[in-house]
Amino acid sequence: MSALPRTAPATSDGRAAYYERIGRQNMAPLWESLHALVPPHPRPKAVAALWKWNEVRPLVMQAGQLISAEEAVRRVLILENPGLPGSSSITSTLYAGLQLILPGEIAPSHRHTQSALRFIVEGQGAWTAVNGERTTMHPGDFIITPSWNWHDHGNATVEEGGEPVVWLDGLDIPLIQHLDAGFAENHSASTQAVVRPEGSSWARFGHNMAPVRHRVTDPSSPIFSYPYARTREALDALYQRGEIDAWDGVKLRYVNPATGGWPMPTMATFMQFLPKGFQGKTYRTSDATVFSVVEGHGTARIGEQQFRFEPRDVFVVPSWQPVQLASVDDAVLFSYSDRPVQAALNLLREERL
Ligand code: GTQ
Repeated sequence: MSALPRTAPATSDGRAAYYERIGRQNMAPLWESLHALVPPHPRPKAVAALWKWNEVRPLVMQAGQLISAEEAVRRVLILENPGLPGSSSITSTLYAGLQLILPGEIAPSHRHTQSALRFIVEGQGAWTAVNGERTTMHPGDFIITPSWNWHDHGNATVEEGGEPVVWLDGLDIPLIQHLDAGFAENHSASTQAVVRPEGSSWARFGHNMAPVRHRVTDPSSPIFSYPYARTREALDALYQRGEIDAWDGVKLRYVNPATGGWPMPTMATFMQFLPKGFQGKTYRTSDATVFSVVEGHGTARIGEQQFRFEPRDVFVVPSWQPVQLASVDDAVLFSYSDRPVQAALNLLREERL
């Protein structure tokens, strides 16, 4: 056993000088930061926040007059958490942005190791191409762009019925940044070759069936568009059959039909229905969650704060903050989080109060 004295240097002056000396050797005293480094429960820097669609929409549309999709590559307004300034993050691991594509525009093809989800907020006519297949976007659709898949976005011309289209981009950018595992490249062509007709991946995997010789080689879902009509139908059918949870309302998670797992390895996505007058019980979970309101009005009580939400608003719940959801009329909420990462690392904790 060591005979060294257990006491720290006696005076705070002595300590300050000592910290200065060790600092020059790129060392620091753990005992000053232990509590913050190993907190008794999550202490996120991210805070609860709400982006009101009626305030945000005109600003998104103004971006359409300032820069083309071609020049911008991705014409997106980042939704940055006020507790994480300068980080381009909505939570410590997740990114959110509102992307605008005008009629006739192309957002050129590229790929990156970051996984992306698109949740369509407004407008008709746009498409996205992933892995050789295009899909038309409709409000409420959930679309994935898995890691390292070529993807380009486009929109029909006005004559063809194209409207300005806005979607919520959810990416794992901050997580990949923490891991220093970001790679990206541009395609040689602005749009990738389309090799399969629209609807092919849905025909193969969208009906609780799979091609007989399909082998799982990819952790991401072979379906890259989950249409809102199907999601809404499922929520409605469950509600009609009395499947209501006191905390969540009727809540489903999106699945990779080939594995039963998450659509992508780093982000979980959910859709939930809160019937008119629903008063949810309080819960908290360690996966900070971003919500996009699809239908209805209501409130999200997050910690001590109360947020009123309307269709197309976006709000974020930090890790471990108590949440209580309530609806004025029938409401539908889309959400995403880093749950697959926390679950894989056996870190996920939930409390239903
Ligand atoms: O559409 O590929 O909001 O690469 C941020 C980074 C969208 C995209 C974003 C991206 C994209």
